[in-house]
Amino acid sequence: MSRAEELLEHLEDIDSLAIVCHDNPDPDTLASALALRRIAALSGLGSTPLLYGGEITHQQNRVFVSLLGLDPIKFEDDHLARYDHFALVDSASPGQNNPLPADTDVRIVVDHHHTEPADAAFVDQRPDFCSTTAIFVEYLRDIGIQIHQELATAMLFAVRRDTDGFLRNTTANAYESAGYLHEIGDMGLLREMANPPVSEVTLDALGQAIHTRTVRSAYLIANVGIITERDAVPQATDYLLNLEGIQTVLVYGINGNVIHVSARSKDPRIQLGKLLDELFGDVGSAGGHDNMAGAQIPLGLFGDESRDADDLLELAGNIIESRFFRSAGYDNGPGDVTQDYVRAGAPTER
Ligand SMILES: [Mn+2]
Repeated sequence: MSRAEELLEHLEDIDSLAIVCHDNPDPDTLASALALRRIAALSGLGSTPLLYGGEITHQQNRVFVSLLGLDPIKFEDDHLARYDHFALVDSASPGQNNPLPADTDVRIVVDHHHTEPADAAFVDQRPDFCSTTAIFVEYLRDIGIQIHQELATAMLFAVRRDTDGFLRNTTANAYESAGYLHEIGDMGLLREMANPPVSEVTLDALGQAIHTRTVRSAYLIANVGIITERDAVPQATDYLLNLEGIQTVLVYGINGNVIHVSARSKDPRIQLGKLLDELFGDVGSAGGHDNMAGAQIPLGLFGDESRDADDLLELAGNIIESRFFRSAGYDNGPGDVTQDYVRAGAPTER
């Protein structure tokens, strides 16, 4: 029996299902949820809501949701009692980058990350896949479901986004799934989703990041200041990584009561997820992949609430900058951790 047929059997067994996207949902988790909803409909399940945590602030993600007329619902505790079963798509266990409490019983997990999956009845986790969406392409083809143009476009966009336009973490299954989706998708809609207008908030954040940048050798650090859209942080990080001579970028900014840190690297020696965890795991939460990672640090750690945000930004910034540059070897203090995050056998000069 194929994994797709197994999944169908599970779905036929249950009466109600909510599909849980990850926090700050991106196209991969949303398109995967749509595909699962399509398969669930085939098995006779009625309406399956798409739940999510965090915010949908990234301009491209907002455009994705509005152009496709999606109806994701912000997770609330009431949902736990309302649905008998939960499925996670593009995350592997409750509470890990998704809004479900850690002790929630999860029935279905479909994911392509490396993290330990929940003990669910149906788990299909494939780290060798470029995206969760590509796993769902296999299911749809196996079951022989006709998909409509919008779903194919959403899924194609998700594969493109998770691979940065087939330039990052790209696998043969990225091209195979894209080839299939391309035949059905709407290329005009795809172009619209790929080139959303930039908001003024994002433009200002980029301006601030450009002006505040500090460069040491191939390392760059900058801040976007106090922001209303947290996704301005990774957008600034991506932008600055294009600067000539730069291999690794870290950008931070304050949104609400949290400092958001985003980092990207083109340096194959660096394992950013582990590095950020070492730098900021003690004061917040951090993690990610070797080439892209993030951290969230609650502002409360920087002491008294009466400080104004600019003070806090400066205080937090000093700490973030000194930890980051120290890890990069620009300080011979006792906390030099760089070597731990450089792969064995790689050249060590910088
Ligand atoms: Mn993904």
